[in-house]
Amino acid sequence: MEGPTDRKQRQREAFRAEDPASGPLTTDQGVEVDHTNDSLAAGERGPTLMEDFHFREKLTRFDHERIPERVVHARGAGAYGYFEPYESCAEFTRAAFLQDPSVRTPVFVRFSTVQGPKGSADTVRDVRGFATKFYTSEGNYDLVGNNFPVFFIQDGIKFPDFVHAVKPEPHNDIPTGASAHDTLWDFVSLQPETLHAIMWLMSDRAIPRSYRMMQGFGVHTFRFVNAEGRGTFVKFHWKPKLGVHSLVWDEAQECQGRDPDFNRRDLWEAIEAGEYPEWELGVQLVAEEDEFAFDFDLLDATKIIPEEQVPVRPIGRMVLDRNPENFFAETEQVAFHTANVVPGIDFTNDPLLQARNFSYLDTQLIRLGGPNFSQLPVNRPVAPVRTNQRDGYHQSTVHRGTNYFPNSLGGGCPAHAGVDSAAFTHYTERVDGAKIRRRSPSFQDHHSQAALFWNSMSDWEKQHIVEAFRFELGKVDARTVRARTVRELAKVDGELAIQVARGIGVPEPTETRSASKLSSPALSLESLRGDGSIRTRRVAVLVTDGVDADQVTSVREALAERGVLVEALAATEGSVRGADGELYAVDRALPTVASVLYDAVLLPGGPTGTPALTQDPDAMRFVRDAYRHGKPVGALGSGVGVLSTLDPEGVRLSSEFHRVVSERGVVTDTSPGTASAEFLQAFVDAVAGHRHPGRRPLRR
Ligand code: HDE
Repeated sequence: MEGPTDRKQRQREAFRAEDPASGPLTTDQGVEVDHTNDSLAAGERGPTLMEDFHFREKLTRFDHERIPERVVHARGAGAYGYFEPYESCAEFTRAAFLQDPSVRTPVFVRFSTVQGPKGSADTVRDVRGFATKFYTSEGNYDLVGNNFPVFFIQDGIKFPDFVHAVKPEPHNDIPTGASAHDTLWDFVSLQPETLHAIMWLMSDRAIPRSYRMMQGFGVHTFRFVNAEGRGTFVKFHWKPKLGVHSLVWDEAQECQGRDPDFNRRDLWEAIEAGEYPEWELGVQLVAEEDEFAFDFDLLDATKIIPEEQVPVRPIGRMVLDRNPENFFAETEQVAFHTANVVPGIDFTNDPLLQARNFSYLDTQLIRLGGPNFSQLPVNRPVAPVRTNQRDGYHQSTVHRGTNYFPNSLGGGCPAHAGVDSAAFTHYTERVDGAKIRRRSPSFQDHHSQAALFWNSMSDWEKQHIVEAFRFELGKVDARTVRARTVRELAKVDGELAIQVARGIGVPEPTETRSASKLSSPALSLESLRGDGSIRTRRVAVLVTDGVDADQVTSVREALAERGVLVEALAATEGSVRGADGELYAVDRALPTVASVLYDAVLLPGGPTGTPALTQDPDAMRFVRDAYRHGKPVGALGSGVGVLSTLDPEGVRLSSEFHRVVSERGVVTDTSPGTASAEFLQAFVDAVAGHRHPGRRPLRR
């Protein structure tokens, strides 16, 4: 991966004007402007003149620079790339982009948080949006998903209620980007259909390490339709090649201050460095005749189909390889819509999906100021567009000819597509029933799958979930709401409810049963580690005067070969003097960074020891945080001494032997000199392990 110096150079290039040779500054009307630093005034100290059309245009355009942010998912980051199928999916769907492995379909993906406004921090506890626009030869297909496979409500008519409850409270607009407040938990405790998604929200899935390291889900059951018109139910899954990894809560909170753009920057920098993120698209397929084969309703978006029951079948891969050039034009103006489907992909009667099919077009009309947003470059299909839709705000197409159907004066164009063409035909589904406003009884079990999720977690994941409930409910002022939530949790799993109750001062439930005995190992982060690659991980090396520079260089080279970004940190930028008397370059000064911005830390040694490090509070805080957050920590030679000052009991033992000791992500080798191959391998393995939650907790 490129180093910080290359990055700064690239940044400077990005600031260059589009085409410096294209000529001087002009007004919107193309009149050349010779002076934009002073307004036109009557005399040097006189009043500004109305006739300064350049001044008025410049200010007016500035005043109108903002458009309404998205009502949900306001904060996001996007990137372009491509999708290619592994093989033809013709057996199930006629969608053209899923037929031919040699055809690459361009895509634009936008990742987002849900609750916070456009300027909120990235690493909040929240669902992440994962919306993909496929620019297919048959028109645009939008898969507007999330990084959880289930949603909080079953019927879209509840969406305004849910969003009002989770958004900042109406009287004081607090909290920003957080769900830890009274109104959300009031809603949750009264609306048990939220419980399954709430379990996901309290898990580490809600604080992803990177957009590049999270799954995506279509959530609803959709329908594939093949060329013969046969339908197959389908659920979509995106699986990241780098594995699914999360932050820990303490770290996520600190990141909000240290780098509010943590996830956006990570995506941007990886793509700029040529480390293109990749996901595999998988499908769970259910034959129409098996619609009622499950103990839940396929139309209920609060349920998953456990992968052990219906395996996920990989059908293609997506790579993101290009950053947008202008955030507003592309990422802000991209307009997704669940009803943007192509022939071969259709809806089901999931009432949440049906509501979304109304809402997304409606929201774009207000957000993008009228009906012509599909003409914006990021939204424009690559398939030809021929409609009789005309005019409206911001019409940029100069239409010619007739604008109605049928016509003879325009030669009958555009005509209906032929019967054998690629036209979209809605799936033929028989529908009959009484007109009612009532939830189907098949949607009424709200607890079994919440329990299934809980049962599927490893011990440390369970512990994080309990801590998250305690944190969130601990911020709820209304004791009645806390207690009611615990009573609801007791219907999911008594043990969980008891542990939560103990942390928040409400009566412990007596019920200790679980709503389900089932588990789905595929849901645990333990089973989602990816291919073990450590590419794009960030490792900090803490250096001081007297450091063994050869040792640092050998580790750096070994890690760089594996695509890891290594940065040397010291009390100040510039350089330190190594034990050999040579200057060793420092990439960043410790006061400008923090352990939460790195994946692992390495403490090199030096013949004179590292007393300077133990006396630098920034350095010690760095190591302490990395250690507390379960991150891989490597120490060599006298660097081991630094570690043992932090956790004498945990580290001292291993430092007594002149050999490599690797325990719970702490890798030490007290032998002097260049790092051994054994040490490097153990450290690489620890980094690949990402997080080592079994480590003894440290006090702050
Ligand atoms: Fe959305 N959602 N949503 N949503 N949603 C929006 O559309 C809505 C739901 C999702 O990066 C809005 O363009 C309703 C589920 C993503 O631009 C709005 C319901 C899932 C994005 C809207 C849902 C999502 C949105 C706001 C319940 C996962 C961001 C701005 C029936 C499967 C897309 C916009 C982007 C955005 C409505 C529920 C995902 C208001 C009514 C379930 C990823 O139209």
